[in-house]
Amino acid sequence: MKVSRIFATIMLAILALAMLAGCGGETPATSTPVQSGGASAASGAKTYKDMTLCFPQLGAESDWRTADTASFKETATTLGIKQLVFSDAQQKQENQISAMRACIQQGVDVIALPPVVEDGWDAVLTEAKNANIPVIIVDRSVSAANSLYAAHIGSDMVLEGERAAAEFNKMMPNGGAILELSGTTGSGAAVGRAKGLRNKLNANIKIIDSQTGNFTRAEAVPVMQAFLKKYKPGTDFQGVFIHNDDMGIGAIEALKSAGVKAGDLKIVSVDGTRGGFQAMVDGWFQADVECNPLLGPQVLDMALKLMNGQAIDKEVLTNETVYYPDKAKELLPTRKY
Ligand code: GYE
Repeated sequence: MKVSRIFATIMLAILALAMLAGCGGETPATSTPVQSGGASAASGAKTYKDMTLCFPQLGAESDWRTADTASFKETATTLGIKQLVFSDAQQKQENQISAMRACIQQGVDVIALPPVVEDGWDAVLTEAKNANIPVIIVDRSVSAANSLYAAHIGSDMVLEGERAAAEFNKMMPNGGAILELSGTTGSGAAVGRAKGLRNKLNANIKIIDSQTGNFTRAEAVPVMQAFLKKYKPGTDFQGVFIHNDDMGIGAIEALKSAGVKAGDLKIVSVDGTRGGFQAMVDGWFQADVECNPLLGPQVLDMALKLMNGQAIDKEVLTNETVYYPDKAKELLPTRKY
């Protein structure tokens, strides 16, 4: 009897010691920090495995967008995040707003928002802020006060327009007239590119008309057809600035049916997709201003930093260039989108 009581006491003491040594609730982690995609998981730090990221994609209007979506999905899989809450708003802001509200309701860790247009985000950004969910504005910009979101990662759309202007200035030293086929009305991409073009275009080059093709091939065709009814190519205008490659491909279709030949007009486009490179190889585009859609890695890296309360840059601009026909054939097989 006595022996068994001593034995029980010893067992209890051992158990208590074991609990003190590491099984208790608040024991600090002493294990080696887990390296997760470059972010160190020091004591208590979150890793990609903890991340639920909301990505209310704006649509699937272009090859650029398809590549952008793939970049987010692939990065989320590679890094092994807990959940990517993906949706496609079909270029409708109200769909993006309801997707964001659902994410706020779900209590996601971070929202990465590619806003279809610039205006009209204040209310839902405030809701996210009140719920303590940081929002990274991705690709296009918003007009809301920057205190309502954590950061913006994307291209400098104004610079892209300025780069296009520089190409027209080089190609049309004696001036002339150009048309503009612009992106989605009110979108940061279209607003910025239009502004950049006007900032830097020589005074002797006039923009005689500007219409939207909503960044899609299908919508660009009738817009180009309508232009061709109004203006004679070569006579009334010598060039076209097109806000993305997909619309450029639509425009080429309309130009071909009207009997215009590759090289008859000076065409500058934006994005640098495979389709854009092919249009350079075929002689239709004289320059393609790069806009990089592969934003997944940067955005997820920032999202993890936000989850861990680390410092981030408020504005992160993508490094980009301009592509020309002379290298297009050689570079085409290397293009990732
Ligand atoms: O240029 C276009 C896409 O927002 C930068 O949207 C993006 C633009 C891109 O539809 O192809």
